[in-house]
Amino acid sequence: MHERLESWGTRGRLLLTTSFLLFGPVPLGANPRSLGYSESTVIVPAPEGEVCPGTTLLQQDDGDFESGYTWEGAGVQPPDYGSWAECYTSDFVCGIQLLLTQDGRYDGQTMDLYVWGSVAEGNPPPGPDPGNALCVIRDVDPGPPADWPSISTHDFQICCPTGGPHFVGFWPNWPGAGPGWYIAVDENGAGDGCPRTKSPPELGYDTGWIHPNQIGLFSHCRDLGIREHAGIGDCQATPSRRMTWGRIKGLY
Ligand SMILES: [Ca+2]
Repeated sequence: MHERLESWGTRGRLLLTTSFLLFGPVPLGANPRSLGYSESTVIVPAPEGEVCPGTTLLQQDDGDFESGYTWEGAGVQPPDYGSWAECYTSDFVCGIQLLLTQDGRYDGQTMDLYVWGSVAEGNPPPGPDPGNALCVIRDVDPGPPADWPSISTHDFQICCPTGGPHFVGFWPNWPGAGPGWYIAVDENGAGDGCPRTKSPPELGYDTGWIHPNQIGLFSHCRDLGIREHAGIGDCQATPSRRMTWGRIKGLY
C-alpha cells in the first residue's frame, strides 16, 4: 500500500511537472477571495488635501470594516466583470471614496472608476442594480493601499451629474491575474445600502450584477467601503475628468 501511494506520489509529481512544461504555470483559481473576519482593522485617513470641499460624504457602512473581498484570475474579465458598486441617491457626484487594503500584491495595478445609473429590476431580480455608465475615469492608480488589517482611504474627483438614484464603484484592471487590492467590507453594519458585484460568466455563479452574499466567500457582506462626495463642490472650477457618453460607448 505504502509503495502504491509512493508510486502515485511520484506519478503525480511527474504529471504536474509535465503539465507545467507543456502548458506553463497553472492558471490562478477562480477567484472570489476574502480576507476573513477581523475586529482588529484600522482605518488610515486620506492624505492631506481635501477632495471635493463643501460636499457631503455619504456612506452605507457603519464606520468600520471587518473584511476585504476581491476577485482574481478568471474572476476579473473585460470590460467590467469583477466590479464592485454601492448605491446612493444624490443628484451630483463630486467624488468617490474607496476603502482599500492589500495582501502584498499591489504592484501599480489600475482601476476604472464608474458612476452608473440605477435600474430597478436586477438581473437576476430583485435589484436595483447598476445600469448604464454615466461617467468613467479609466486607468486610475490608487497608489499603494495599506496592508491588511489596515485599510486606507482613497479619494477621487469625478464630477458626474446623476439626476437621482445611481451606483458608484470601480472595475479592477487585472484580468486573469492576482489582486492589487481588496475592497473593505462591513460585515456587521445595517446593510441599508445596495452592495453589488458583477459576477463573471462561466464560473458557476449567476452572471451579472448580484448581491455579494450570493457567493459563499462573500456571504457576510452587509455594506462595501465605497462612499461618495455628494454635491457639486469645486467641480465647476475644475475641468471635468469624466468621459463623454460617446467615449463611454466606445468601451463596449
Ligand atoms: Ca462594521
